[in-house]
Amino acid sequence: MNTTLDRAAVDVLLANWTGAYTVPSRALYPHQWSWDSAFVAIGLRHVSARRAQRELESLFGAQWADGRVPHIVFDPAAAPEGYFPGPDFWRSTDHPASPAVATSGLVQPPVHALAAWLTFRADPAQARCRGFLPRLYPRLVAWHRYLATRRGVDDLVAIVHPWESGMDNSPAWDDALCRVEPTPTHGFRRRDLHHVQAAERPTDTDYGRYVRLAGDYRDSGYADRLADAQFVLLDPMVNALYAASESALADIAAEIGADPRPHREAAERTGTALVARLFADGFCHAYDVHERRLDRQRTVAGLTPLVVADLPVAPALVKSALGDHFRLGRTALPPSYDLTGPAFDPDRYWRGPGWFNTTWLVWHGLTQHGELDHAGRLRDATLTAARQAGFREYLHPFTGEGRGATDFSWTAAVVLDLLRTAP
Ligand code: 2M8
Repeated sequence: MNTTLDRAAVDVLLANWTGAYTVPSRALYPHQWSWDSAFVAIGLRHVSARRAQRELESLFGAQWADGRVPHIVFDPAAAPEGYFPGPDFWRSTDHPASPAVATSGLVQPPVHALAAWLTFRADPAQARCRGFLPRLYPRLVAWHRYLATRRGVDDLVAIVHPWESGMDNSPAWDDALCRVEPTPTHGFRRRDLHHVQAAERPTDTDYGRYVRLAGDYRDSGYADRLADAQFVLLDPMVNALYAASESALADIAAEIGADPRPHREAAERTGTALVARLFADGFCHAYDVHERRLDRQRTVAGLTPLVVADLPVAPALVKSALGDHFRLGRTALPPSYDLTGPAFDPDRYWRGPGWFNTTWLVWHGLTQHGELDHAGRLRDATLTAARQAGFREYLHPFTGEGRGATDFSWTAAVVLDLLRTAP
């Protein structure tokens, strides 16, 4: 049975491969997305270590001179009307730091160094032969330096748009978004609703706010003046991945003969700050920098700090995962938002459905902290969910019915990783 699932996952990754990278979905997302490519590499490394390396290399080929890794790299050959907001909206090539290819100006969670290290480990001899890590390491370092310097707030990394969290429509952003005047709907044309039902996507008002924030950031020259930005949040998942990726950078540095110590120190500093600033009542929450307060809602982002090695609050997070808010092991996939929360919606995007990439992060974190029984059960449930629903973008957390896009790349990739690496 696993052979069939394995084959089907490989087929999705092959079908979505463009020759240099993998699109998240042929219909809904026909370009390269930053953190999607990192998850794709984690799965693809089992099929072709070389192709997984290319996936990351092509993304970092579009890195800006200031170190930022854009959240979308546009395919110049794709139809301009295929995705909104496209190159005309971002106007990246007007910016002196941008690469020749058109990109967005926002970023996404920094899972890349972790993905690079896992990709290397899939075939060290071949990676060494291609000089994979020596070539990528300086780019990864520049990427983290951008986050630490341009987005740094007291040893943590801030996001300036919900799209930067990867969990775009999370209820954790609702309060901050309320202060943003939406761009009227006649000012832009959504493309996502051509592919997915409206009940499974953000509302027009939410989209209007995303467009306003992104447009303001563009008009500032992508300047990262945090004091002037409307939306400045500290997200537990972004910071957990930053810390985990600094640990991976330490391993990479040691492998290529560079000094791992600065990376170990950075990982420790971020982990400490994450607990000090974002942990409260057994959970990690988002923090609004302008309002100087935690958003006490619970999202799956608050469980992902389990990916940080030796996290002192790991037992509390495991307890929260097993409790009523997330019912780990008792839903098809861990929900993206608190099952008992006021905004819970089992169908809509990041407001309740289970997602495979965040599930992989929870699984990886449980494994890291020696919670092997819980990790094993989560793995089995995830594979069952994929077998039943196919490689959907997200699932109803109770029924396991598929939602969003079909033949979704990171779903196939993390399923493949669970099949090939877990006992
Ligand atoms: C979703 O985000 C894009 C905007 O970046 C969209 O809805 O158009 C999110 O799920 C994001 O995390 C993901 O990277 C992207 C592509 O899969 O889709």
